[in-house]
Amino acid sequence: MTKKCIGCGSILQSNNKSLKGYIKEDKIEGSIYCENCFKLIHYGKLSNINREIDYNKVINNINKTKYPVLFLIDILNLNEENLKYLKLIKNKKYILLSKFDILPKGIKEGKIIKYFKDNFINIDDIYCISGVNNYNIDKIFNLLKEKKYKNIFVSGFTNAGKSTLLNAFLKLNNKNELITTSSIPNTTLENININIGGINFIDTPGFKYNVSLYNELDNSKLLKILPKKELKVKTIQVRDGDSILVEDILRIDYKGEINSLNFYMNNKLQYKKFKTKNKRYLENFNNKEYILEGKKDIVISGLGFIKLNKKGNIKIYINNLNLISIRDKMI
Ligand SMILES: Nc1nc2c(ncn2[C@@H]2O[C@H](COP(=O)(O)OP(=O)(O)OP(=O)(O)O)[C@@H](O)[C@H]2O)c(=O)[nH]1
Ligand SMILES: [Mg+2]
Repeated sequence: MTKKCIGCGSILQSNNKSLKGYIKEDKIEGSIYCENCFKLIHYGKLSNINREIDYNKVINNINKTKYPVLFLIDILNLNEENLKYLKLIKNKKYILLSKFDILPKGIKEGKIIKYFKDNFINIDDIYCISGVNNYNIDKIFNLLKEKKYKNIFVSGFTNAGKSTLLNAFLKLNNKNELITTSSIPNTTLENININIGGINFIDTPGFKYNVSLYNELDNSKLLKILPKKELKVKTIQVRDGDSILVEDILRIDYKGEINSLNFYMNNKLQYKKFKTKNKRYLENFNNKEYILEGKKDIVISGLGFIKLNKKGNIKIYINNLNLISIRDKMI
């Protein structure tokens, strides 16, 4: 009989160490995790197995059922690309804007939901959640129970927090956390069926953004820059001719009236302010100039966003210009 790893969903196998689901033959009987998940959970160590996912299969598997879908979207990564797979799903959808704990305290859920409806898609069932501080976890679980759903898919882009949400549901039901979670793209590799309080949840592998820092940087760098905790907004005043360097990832040149930029990014990032004419950081990167009205967000996919308060000229140097999108301010 085939046995699946409860952490990533792969079928356990002892034939090939470089493939998913590997575990030594003598351990297969007594183990619920593959070697990769075991090392990731206990030592934070990542193996180099192939993490390619067949996304059409993931969508088709959902669409051939009538099961409702919890579709998670990372609150720091609200952009059009999220809608691509959402629109392909025909079943009843609940949109869960995840990692609400990361936004600075005091920001109201209603405001974020209205923003999402106005700017992206207007459906009835949209909630903010946090699997880390349990925001709305009981509310959503009770709602699903009330609806008497028997089977529910959990879908969304990689790293949106799908497996973390299911672990939070487990905890709510006084069970130990089981599913492997990590900020490495594609932690979940196959569907995972898990029964929680009488509902069969199906965790699915996350979709990959076409353009994201996830695809640009290696895993150790990613772990350093991905936002994890509540953001302390970094505000930098800028005058005409000022530049800001963010790590070795991003450079911003500013022209215009005195202005302020609010950086909603990982608190640990290093910023350096300098006069544009004096330094030549990241000049080998691509660059693009934006003439922006005030109250706009410059979103850097995967990294977070920068709010521009008043109108001004912004020139951005970054390895891949497709990472940038502009939207009306969220906060
Ligand atoms: N701050 C915060 N971090 C979260 C939350 N949910 C998930 N994370 C973190 O986000 C990363 C990805 O979480 P996962 O649950 O593995 O994401 P996933 O959607 O299952 O990802 P794949 O399996 O790759 O599709 C992990 O580092 C989590 O700790 C949340 O509510 N708040
Ligand atoms: Mg997962």
